[in-house]
Order: sequence, then structure tokens, then C-alpha cells
Amino acid sequence: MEHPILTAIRRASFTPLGWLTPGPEDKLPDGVRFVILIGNAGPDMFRRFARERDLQRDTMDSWTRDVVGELAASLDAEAVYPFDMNPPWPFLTWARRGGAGHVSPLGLNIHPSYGLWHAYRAALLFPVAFDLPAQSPGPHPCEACSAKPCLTACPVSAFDGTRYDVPGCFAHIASDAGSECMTRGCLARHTCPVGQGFAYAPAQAQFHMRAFLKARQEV
Ligand code: B12
Repeated sequence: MEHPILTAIRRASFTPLGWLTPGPEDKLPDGVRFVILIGNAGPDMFRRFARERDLQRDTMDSWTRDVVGELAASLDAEAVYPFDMNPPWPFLTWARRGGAGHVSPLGLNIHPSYGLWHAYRAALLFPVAFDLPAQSPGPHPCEACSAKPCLTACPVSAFDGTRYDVPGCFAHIASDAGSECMTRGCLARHTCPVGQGFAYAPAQAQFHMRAFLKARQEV
């Protein structure tokens, strides 16, 4: 039987992605004994968001604060978010420590089932440790992937396995030539063979790409 904390997270349309006991290097408030990372994998979270908000006008971040704030309160937890930026919380490092995946050649984490098609929406911080079995991400799938199509699929070669050319990526997606990236989502991400069944549906892909471009244009 699933632990009731994980069931409560799923009922709220989020996916529990990993969990860990934090250390001093995490710079979390005193008294935090356990961290559960929650996010999206599969369509449930975006469907709930689309039911509750106007996709043309509202941001996912403000919706996340509302609904995760409520979920956290119901579980006697605090929440911190991947979009808190001063400085950003190390979600990808936490996720790897929590057994949720490995770092891919793109810099994103790759999950054994969801591949690159998952993202974090919050970390729930608890004052007690739960008896959840440690997760293992299994062997690194990219080490067995000799073709590495993710490193050659980007139309402007933004990835070479060691860096991400952020200005090059944005110049492309802001131009007419970048319309396929804008409607389907990052083409490097699409080409990864792991977790293809979890690739975002067109509405979700386009929503995120527009938000991504808009955030950059506002900097
Ligand atoms: C700043 C940021 C960006 C910047 C620049 C990122 C960059 N230079 O790599 C911009 C705005 C351009 C960006 C773009 C995207 N991002 Co971003 N981004 C972040 C953010 C807010 C902070 C990252 C950071 O600086 N952390 C600080 C350090 C201390 O944290 P860290 O855990 O140690 O993480 C770093 C290491 O893992 C490092 N790393 C380790 N090994 C390697 C190896 C290589 C080759 C590389 C390049 C990096 C790398 O990369 C991380 C830094 O990006 C995070 C959210 C968060 N709070 O983590 C999302 C996050 C990393 N982004 C995410 C996503 C999905 C994207 C996009 C795909 C968005 C889109 N188009 O839909 C793109 C493509 C990103 C890519 N290939 O890297 C997800 C990744 C989910 C996952 N599966 O891993 C995150 C976690 C947000 C979320 N809500 O889940 N992003």
C-alpha cells in the first residue's frame, strides 16, 4: 500500500518525484527533517491547472503557490519552489540525492521512467522524517545511449554536453525559424528515447515555451 503522504500528493494532481533527508549544505531552515520533491510527470497536473486558470493570462507559478500552499498546509509542511530565485534552491541536486534521476547531457535531470519529461513544482519540507523506502534511479540511461541524439537535434546546436548556449536558444525560438520549438517544445528534449510516452501534449508544450520566452524577454 502506498504511503498516505504520497497518496495525498497524487490526489492533488502532483507526482512525488523523490525524497531525502537534508544536510547543512542545503541551507534549509532549522528543524527541516525531510524533503519530498513534487512535480509533474504525465498529464494530470497540467489538466488541473488548465481547469482552474486561464492559459492565455495566468502563470503556472502563481497557481502553484496557491495550490501547493494549500496542500502543504494540509500536510503540516512548508513549501519552497523552483522559481524562488534569490538564490535558486538546488532542485536538481536534491532530486539526484532523492533517487529521482541522473544528470543528462542537456543538464536537465533524466528520470528512469519519465525521461526528460518531468519538472519540479515544489519541495515539501517536513519537521519529521517519514518511513519511505529509499529510491534508486537505476543505471544511468545516457551511458548506454551511444547515439546521444539529444546533442545533435537542436537546430542551433545549443548543447554540446558541457554547456547550454542560452542566448543562441532564445534568439532562435524568438525568430520565425524557431516555430517548431515553440509549438512542440524543445527538440533536443523530444529526441531522447527515454520516457517518450510522457512527452508533453501540444497545449502544455506551447504553454511552457511561451512562458519561457516571455520570462526571458522580461529580464
Ligand atoms: C536558471 C534556470 C534556467 C536557465 C538557465 C539554465 C542553464 N544555464 O542551464 C534558463 C532560463 C535558460 C533555463 C532553461 C530551461 N530550463 Co531551467 N531552470 C533554471 C532554474 C530556475 C535554476 C537552475 C540553477 O541555476 N540552479 C542552481 C544550482 C545550484 O542548482 P543544481 O540543482 O545544482 O542544478 C544545476 C546542476 O544540475 C547543473 N549541471 C550538473 N551537471 C550538468 C551537466 C551539464 C551538461 C549542464 C549543462 C548542467 C549541469 O545544472 C543545473 C543548473 O541548471 C531551475 C530550477 C531550480 N531551482 O533548480 C530550472 C530547471 C533546471 N529548468 C528546467 C527546465 C525544464 C528548463 C527548460 C527545458 C525549459 C523549457 N524550455 O521548457 C529549459 C532548457 C534547460 C536546459 N537544457 O538546461 C527544470 C528541469 C527539470 C528536469 N527534468 O531536470 C528545472 C529544474 C525547473 C523545474 N521547474 O523543474 N533554465
